Amino acid sequence: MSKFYNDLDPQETQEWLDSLDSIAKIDGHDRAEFIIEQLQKRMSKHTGKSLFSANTAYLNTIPKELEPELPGNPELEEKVTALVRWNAMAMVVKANRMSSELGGHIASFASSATLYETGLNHFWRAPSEGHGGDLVFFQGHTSPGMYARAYLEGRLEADDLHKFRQECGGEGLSSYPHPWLMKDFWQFPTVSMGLGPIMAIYQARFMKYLQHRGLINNEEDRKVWCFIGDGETDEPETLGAISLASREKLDNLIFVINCNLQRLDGPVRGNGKIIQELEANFRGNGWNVIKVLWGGVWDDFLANDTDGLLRKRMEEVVDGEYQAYKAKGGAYVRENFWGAYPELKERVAHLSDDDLFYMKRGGHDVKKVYAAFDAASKTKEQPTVILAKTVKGYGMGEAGEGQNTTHSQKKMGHEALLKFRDRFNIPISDEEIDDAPFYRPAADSPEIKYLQGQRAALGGYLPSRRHEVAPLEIPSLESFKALLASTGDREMSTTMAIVRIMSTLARDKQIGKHIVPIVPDEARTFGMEGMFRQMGIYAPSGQLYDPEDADQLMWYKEQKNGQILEEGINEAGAMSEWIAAATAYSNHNIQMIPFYIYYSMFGFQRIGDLAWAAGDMQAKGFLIGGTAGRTTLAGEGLQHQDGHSHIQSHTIPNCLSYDPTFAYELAVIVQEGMRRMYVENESIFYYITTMNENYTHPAMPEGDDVVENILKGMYLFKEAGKGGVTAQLMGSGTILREVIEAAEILETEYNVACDIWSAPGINELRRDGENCDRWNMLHPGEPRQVPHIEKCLEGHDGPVVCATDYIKLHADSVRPYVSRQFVALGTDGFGRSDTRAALREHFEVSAKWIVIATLRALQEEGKMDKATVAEAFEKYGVNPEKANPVQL
Ligand SMILES: Cc1ncc(C[n+]2csc(CCOP(=O)(O)OP(=O)(O)O)c2C)c(N)n1
Ligand SMILES: [Mg+2]
Repeated sequence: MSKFYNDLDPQETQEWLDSLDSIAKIDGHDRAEFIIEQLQKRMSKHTGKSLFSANTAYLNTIPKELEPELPGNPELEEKVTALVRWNAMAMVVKANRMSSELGGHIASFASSATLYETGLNHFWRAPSEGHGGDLVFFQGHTSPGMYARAYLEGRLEADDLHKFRQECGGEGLSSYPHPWLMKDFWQFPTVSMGLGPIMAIYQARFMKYLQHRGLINNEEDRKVWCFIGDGETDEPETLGAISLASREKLDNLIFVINCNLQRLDGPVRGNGKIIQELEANFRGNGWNVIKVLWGGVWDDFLANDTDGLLRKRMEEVVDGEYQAYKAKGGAYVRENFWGAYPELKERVAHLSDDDLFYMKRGGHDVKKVYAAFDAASKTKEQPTVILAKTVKGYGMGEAGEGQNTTHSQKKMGHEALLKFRDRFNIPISDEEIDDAPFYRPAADSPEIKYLQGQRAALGGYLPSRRHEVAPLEIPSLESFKALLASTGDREMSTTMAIVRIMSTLARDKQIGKHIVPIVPDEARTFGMEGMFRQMGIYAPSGQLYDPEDADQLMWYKEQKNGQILEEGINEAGAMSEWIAAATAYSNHNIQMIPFYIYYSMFGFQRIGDLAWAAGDMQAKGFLIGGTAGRTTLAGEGLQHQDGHSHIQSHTIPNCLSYDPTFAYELAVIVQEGMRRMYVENESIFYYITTMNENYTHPAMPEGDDVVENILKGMYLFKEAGKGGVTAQLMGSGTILREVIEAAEILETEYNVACDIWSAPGINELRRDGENCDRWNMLHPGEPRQVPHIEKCLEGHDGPVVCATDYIKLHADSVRPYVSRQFVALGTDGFGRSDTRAALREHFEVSAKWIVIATLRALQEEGKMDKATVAEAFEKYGVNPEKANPVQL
C-alpha cells in the first residue's frame, strides 16, 4: 500500500484514473485488470520487488455506489433485531439470577445480531419441497440469539427461555448448539473453537461431491455459511484448510468472521489489526475477501477526505485503541481518534460526543452487511470470507461494551437495562425493567408478520435439523460369504479383509453408490490402491494430466465423479469429511456409508475433539483404525504404535468399538453396523481396529448364537480339551492368536484345559456390565440381570487371563463383572520399533507370557504347584527383575 495519503499532483492522479475508468467502461473489467497487471510488472522492473500486496486499504471492499437497495422493510427489520437482542440478553440475565452456576454470554451475540438477522431475513433457505436448504454454522456462544429469535417466531415459548442451560430434565435449551440435546434444532456443534470452520469447509466440499456424483440436485445453489469469532481464527483448525476451499473453487462456502476485536481475555490483536491479518491470509489463499468495516455514517466523511487524513488515521490506529473508543465513550473518541490531527478534529467539531460514539461500524449497519452477503452469494468459482468489524457487547454500555471483561458478563444493572432499552427502543416500562421481562409482540403485529413472512419466503425456520430418513437396503451377512469361510493356507490381515468388504459393498447394486471410502494419503499402506481404478478418486476438475502409471492395472485415476475421497496428509480434514458424509442423512436427506480408514494412532488422539463432535451430531459411519495394535504395527516405533485408541473411543457414548481378530468377525460387525445405522436409524457410529499382520483365518464357528455373541463382545472360540485343571483365556485382535498358542502350550505341557474366548468387543462388554449393575441396583426385588461376560463364563471354571494389544486398562475394564481371579495383560508404556516377537516379549503379551500368567494365577488358587511354575520360569527364561515396560 502506498505511503502517500497526500496526493502530490491530484490532476495527474485524476488523468490516470480517468483513463482506467474509460478502459473499464469501453473494453471491460478484464481488460482494465490486464492493464493494471502490466503496470505492476513494469513497476517491479524499477524496484525489483513484487508490487502485489496481500492487503487492501482499511476500508469497505464494496463501495457505496455498488451497494444494492435493501429489500424488505428496513424499519420493521430493525425492530425485530432489537427485540431479538433484548430477549437474548434477558435470557442470560434471568438464568444467572436463578443460579450463577448457569452462565451464558450476552456480549458475543450483541456484536453479531445484525449479521445473523440479515442472513435470516434475506438469505438462508430452510430445507423445503423445492430446495435442500442452506447449512448454517452458528457461532456456539451466540446461541441465546437463536433462541430469542425462535421465541419471536413462536417456535419457543417464554417457559423454554426460562430453561436456558437447565438441560437435565430433558427440556432445557442447550448452552450451545448441541444436536444431541436438541435433535430438531441444532445441526452443527461449533463451540469447540476451530471445529466449526474446518467442518464447514468439508461440508461444502462434500456437498459438491454429492452434486458431482449426481446424488443430490445441482441446481439449487445451496450454500454453507459459517460464523466464526475473530479470536477463534487463532485455532489452527480455523485456517488450516482454507487453501482446499479455494483450490476446489468452493463457491458454495461463505465464512463470516465477526471481528469485534476481542476474544475472552482481551484484544485479539491489540497491537495490530486482526482484519488486515485475516485479509492477507485469505487473499493469499485465493479467497474472495469482503471487508465490512465502516457504517454508512462514515461514507460522507470518506468521500470528503480529499487529503487522505481520515484514511491515514484509520490505517494507523491499532485494534487495542479501536476497542478503547467503544469502552470509553464519545469524548475519548474525539480526543484520541479525531484529535490526533487538528484538521481532522475540526471535521467533527459540529458533532456531539454521543454522535461520535454512535458512528456505527460496518457490521452493525444492515445496508453494508446486506451488500456483503449479497455479493458473497453471487460469487462464482471462489469461496468468500466476510470480515465484519463490530463492537463486542454492542449496546451493553457501561455493563460491558468494548470492555475486556465483557465476554463473561452475565449481569445488567438497573441503569444498564434502561439504557439498553432506550438504545433499541424496547417497549418496556421503567417499573418492569428490573425484571428484564421477555417481550414478544402479538402474532398479528407488523414486526412478527414481517419476520414470519421473510422466513416463509425462505422455506421455513432455521436452525432446524432433520433426523428421519428413508432406510437403505443393506446386504445380508451371506453376501460376505467369502469372508465367513476359512482362508485355508492363504494368509491375510484384517486390514485386507476390510478393504475387501469395502470393495464388495461398492459393487453392491443397492448401496454401492452410497459407500464413501475416505483415506488420508495411506491407501497404499492399507492395500487399497486397487480401488483407485475401481471407483476413481474424487477430483472436481477431473484429471488434467496423463498419470505416470496410466499403463498399470491400478493407476491413479482422478475423476469428477470419483467415489474415493483422498484427503492428503490431513487427519482433521479427513475426519471433517467423514462427519459430512456421516451426517448427509440429516443435511442432504440421503444416507451415505463412509469408511474412514487411517493409521489408528493418528485417530482419536489426534482428532478426538472432532470425534466427540461427531457423536453430538449423530454421525453414522465406520471409523477404521488401520495398522492398529502396539505390537502389531511393529517396525514403526513410538509415535505410530497404538495401544490406547480403544480407551479413547470408549469415551464417546454412541461410539461402538471392536477389535476383531478374524475376517468373519469383521464381516459380522460391519453388516450389523449397517443394519443398525442405515435400516434402524440408530444414532451410533463404529470404531473398528484392523491390523496388518498376515495369518490364516478359520471359518466362522457353527452355532446359533455366534453372531449375536460376537456383537455382544465375546464368544467361545474353542472349548477346552481335557486337562487336570481349567483356565479361561480371553483376547482380542492379533493377540488372540498368542492366546490360542498359549492355550495349546498349557494343554500339552502343563495339563491345563483352556477355554478360548475371542473378545472383539471388550468395550461393549463393559457397557453391558454397567447397564446390568445399574439395573440391578434400581430393581432390588427382581431377578438380577446377568452381564454377557458373566453368562459366558458360567460353568467354565478357572481363573481368567485376558490379553490385548492395548493398555491393561482396556482388558481390565471388564474385571468388575468377573467374580473370580482376573489377570489383565496389555501393552502399557511407550512403543518402540522392533519385530512383533520382540515387542510382545517386551510388553509381556506373547504366548509365553500368557502361559506364565495363567500358571501363576492357578498357583495363587492352589491348583498349580510351586515347582512347576519355577520350572516354567526357568524354561522360558523369565527374569523376575525384568524392568516394567511402562517405565522404559
Ligand atoms: C477450543 C476452545 N478453546 C477455548 C474455548 C473457550 N472460549 C469460548 S469463547 C472464547 C473466546 C471467543 O472469542 P472470539 O472467537 O473472538 O468470539 P467472540 O465472543 O468475540 O465473538 C473462548 C476462549 C472454547 N470454547 N473452545
Ligand atoms: Mg471476538
